[in-house]
Amino acid sequence: ELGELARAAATAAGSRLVPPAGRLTDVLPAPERVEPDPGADFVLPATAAVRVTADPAARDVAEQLAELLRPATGYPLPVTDATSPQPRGGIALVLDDGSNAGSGDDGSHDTDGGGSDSGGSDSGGLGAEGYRLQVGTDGVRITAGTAAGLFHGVQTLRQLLPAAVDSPTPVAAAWVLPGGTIVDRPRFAHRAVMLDVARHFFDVPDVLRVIDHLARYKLNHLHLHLTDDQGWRIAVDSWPRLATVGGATEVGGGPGGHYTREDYRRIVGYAARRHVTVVPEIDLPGHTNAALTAYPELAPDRTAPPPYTGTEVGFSYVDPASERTYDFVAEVLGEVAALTPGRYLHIGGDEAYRVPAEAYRGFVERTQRIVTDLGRTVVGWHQIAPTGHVDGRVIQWWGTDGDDPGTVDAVRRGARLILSPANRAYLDMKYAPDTPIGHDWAGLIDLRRAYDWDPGTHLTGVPETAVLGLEAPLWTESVTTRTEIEFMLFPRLPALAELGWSPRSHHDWDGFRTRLAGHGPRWTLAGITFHRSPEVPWP
Ligand code: TNX
Repeated sequence: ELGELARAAATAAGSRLVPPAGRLTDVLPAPERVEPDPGADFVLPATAAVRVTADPAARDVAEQLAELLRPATGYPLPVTDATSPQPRGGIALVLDDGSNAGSGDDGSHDTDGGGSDSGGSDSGGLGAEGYRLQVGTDGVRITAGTAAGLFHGVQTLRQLLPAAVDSPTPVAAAWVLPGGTIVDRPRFAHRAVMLDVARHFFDVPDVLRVIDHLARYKLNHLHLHLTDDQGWRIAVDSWPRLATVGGATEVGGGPGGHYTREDYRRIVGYAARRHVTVVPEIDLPGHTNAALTAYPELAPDRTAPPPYTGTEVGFSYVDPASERTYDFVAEVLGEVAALTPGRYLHIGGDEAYRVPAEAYRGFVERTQRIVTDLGRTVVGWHQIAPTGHVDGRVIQWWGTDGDDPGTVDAVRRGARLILSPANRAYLDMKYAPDTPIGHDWAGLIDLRRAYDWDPGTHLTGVPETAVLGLEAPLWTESVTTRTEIEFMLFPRLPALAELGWSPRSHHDWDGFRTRLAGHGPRWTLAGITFHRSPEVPWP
């Protein structure tokens, strides 16, 4: 009996008793298909290797898996070529683009646990991010058509191991995995978090840590709100004072800061390794007070405004009637695009209340053309909806009432949608009246409110096929530290992650909060601060 074995192993290792294997059905976000095989639990041996297809991106996923498991297990977990001999009981990561649809038998894995699979034994149907994970008595095997799929499978594997796997130091435990098969892929292509680094500046390590949180729950885009009235956070060579002058402030009068090109490259590279794409936002034409303090020539009255450290919105804008403004837009967006491997450039467009409608339209349409001329795809807040369509453009809807004819019309003209309903997805809203930080202009957002909605039908008149996905923005007027970031993200981030990833048919509040409860101890071990939502039966 496996429980016996696990206990014996733990005793042999001189540790306290270890819990039995977790449940294959406890994964979060809920996988598309789960077939438990209670007879096929697997205990990871100290001698295990991680075998991986000879492909650099797949190899890197295997290295990351080993890096994740070594601290808690204390096992060496060498990463080896998929063709090298495997000690019994290892982990295999197999990149299978479908051309190799054979049995793929690596001689070490018990495939009996796999159950029937109408999809055949290749990875066809798994798409750009899907994976298949099989746990049998002889080992674990993750198969995917892409390195991103393998990476998501690795996140599932982490969750199947006991919570102690999140310990930063070795724990003597039996590393049991529940037997069976998971076949999984996302419902929506775009699953994102936004971090506002403009209202308060957060340094590179803070941002990297947020990327880790995204990766853990299979989110794949990080939107960085890089500029606002209170600060300009990215160095631009052609307009150097943006960062040195415009970056030296933040809400509340703190020192602010900015990312050098090297800092930004580090963020983008760290994200890429975790299959997260950075979406940089340069908010235009409003939310530009910091830029105007650095370059008064962009201001409608050519006069530098005082630096702004308050939290009002809608008062500043770059002059839409000046040619110099378009030099600025083209040069800034050109440099940011050159540093950004992802396809999206977010041009903001929100709350430019003091720009007359016609001037606003002209500005946005010209800026959109600058983006498409750079070979990139436009993203903008839904205030850009009434302006002209450009190929591929994406509108980020942050309304609160599920009804928005302007956005529906933009979709009819070809736009696709990222949903960020402020009363569901805004991570800067308070959980409850006594939440010490955050806003409540879009209401209170407790965990259930964050979880209980359907992105596929949320905006009246927009079909699910037009929904690219969803994003949870964290505005930081009141958020000043990494701890506070995490407090606002957890546990709502996993709720939004499940909405973005899991099939509609798996949506289940009671199941969700029960599965989520088991993540509390993981977060505690990983040093992640979280709000102990009263709706969750935390252990
Ligand atoms: C609205 S949402 C804003 C931000 C604020 C946020 C605070 C959006 C596009 N604009 O400028 O930070 O509310 O919740």
